Amino acid sequence: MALDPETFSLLKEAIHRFVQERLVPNEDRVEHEDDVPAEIIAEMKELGLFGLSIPEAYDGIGLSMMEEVEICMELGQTALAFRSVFGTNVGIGSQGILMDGTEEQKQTYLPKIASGEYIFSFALTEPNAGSDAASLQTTAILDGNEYVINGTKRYITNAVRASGFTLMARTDPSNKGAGGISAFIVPRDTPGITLGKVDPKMGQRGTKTCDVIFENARVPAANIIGGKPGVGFKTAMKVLDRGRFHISAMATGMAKRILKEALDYAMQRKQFGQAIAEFQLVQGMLADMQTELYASECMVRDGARRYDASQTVKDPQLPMLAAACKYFTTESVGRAADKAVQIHGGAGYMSEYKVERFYRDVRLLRLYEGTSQIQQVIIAKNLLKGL
Ligand code: COS
Repeated sequence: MALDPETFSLLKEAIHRFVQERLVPNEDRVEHEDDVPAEIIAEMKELGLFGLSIPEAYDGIGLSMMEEVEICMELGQTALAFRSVFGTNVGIGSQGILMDGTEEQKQTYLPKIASGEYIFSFALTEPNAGSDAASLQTTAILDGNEYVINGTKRYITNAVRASGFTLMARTDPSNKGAGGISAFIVPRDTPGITLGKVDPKMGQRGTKTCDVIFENARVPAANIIGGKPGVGFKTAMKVLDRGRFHISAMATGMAKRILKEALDYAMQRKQFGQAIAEFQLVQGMLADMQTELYASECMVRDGARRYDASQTVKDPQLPMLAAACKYFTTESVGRAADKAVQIHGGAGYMSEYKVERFYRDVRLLRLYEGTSQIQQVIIAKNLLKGL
């Protein structure tokens, strides 16, 4: 699916304006209140941000991956907490249902996820299962017509806002590996679900994560995604492959913003009788930032193009490309944030300037949806397989 070029360019322009006129001016408020204001969330719904990736048949905007990354490179140019509000609906919270769900599951959930009426979270990580996702311990045991869920999910983004979870749990405890895992749709109001306290974090204030605890929570057997037990790990991996392009585009947008902050500062800050931007050592840092930004843009666009093409003819390199893209772009924005602080000198350490905040915010990009080291493992595994 893709929009016609004119509609897409109008959408992109509207989102550019929304970012610059509504989100950027509210960044300080989000930082101080540690929350995204309700009126901003309402405007996000109006704009259709919760349904960017959901097909029009289920009331979303139905962007292709190539279009989605262009939009994300706009949305990434402001505090990443804004994205977190609709990000799980666009990506990891909805895509499992879209990719592998039954038609009935899609009809029931996707329109409400697309409108933002439902916020959906992705519940994979656990206290003892982070990078080694296949070792998860939460169980879902069939009892008559229902599965009984027990276990704890950790650092679940948007759990406090959620109406439901796409949850990965072990339906076959005798199979300790990936094949014992199934994916479920679990409504938040299911009895037996409680939330832990909201996690205090290094950055991305306004992004909400917490534990989700399941104690004998019962869901109908029909809530298993696609009606098929034992394939939940594969669903999760496909969702993460896609999500990694989305995160890469957000990282690239943020790198652009960070470069702008550094350039603006370097041009107005005077030392030794001239703007510091005139000094070649500062220019070297700016040039490195621009060069890596360009490389990130190219990777993100090429990866998204390959993702779209793989919807017709399966591309076995896709997990490797997604991993390479996330690895490079998120490490790169980390380097950019570090240089931006350096260019600001002592001011870069002060909360008064945005780069101190962005430095903390972008640190998370190298951790969630697979650490840089997991991306390296995926890339190497694929190389060894000859892909
Ligand atoms: N797409 C589809 N299927 C995939 C896949 C992908 N990208 N990656 C793996 N699979 C399949 C494999 O083909 C294998 O299937 P078979 O058993 O039928 O052969 C199965 O899943 C298990 O794969 P594998 O043996 O590679 O799994 P590992 O336990 O070695 O783990 C990694 C693989 C490390 C890649 C995985 O655990 C991972 O991505 N971890 C990071 C998790 C993460 O990103 N967490 C972030 C939290 S969510 S915000």
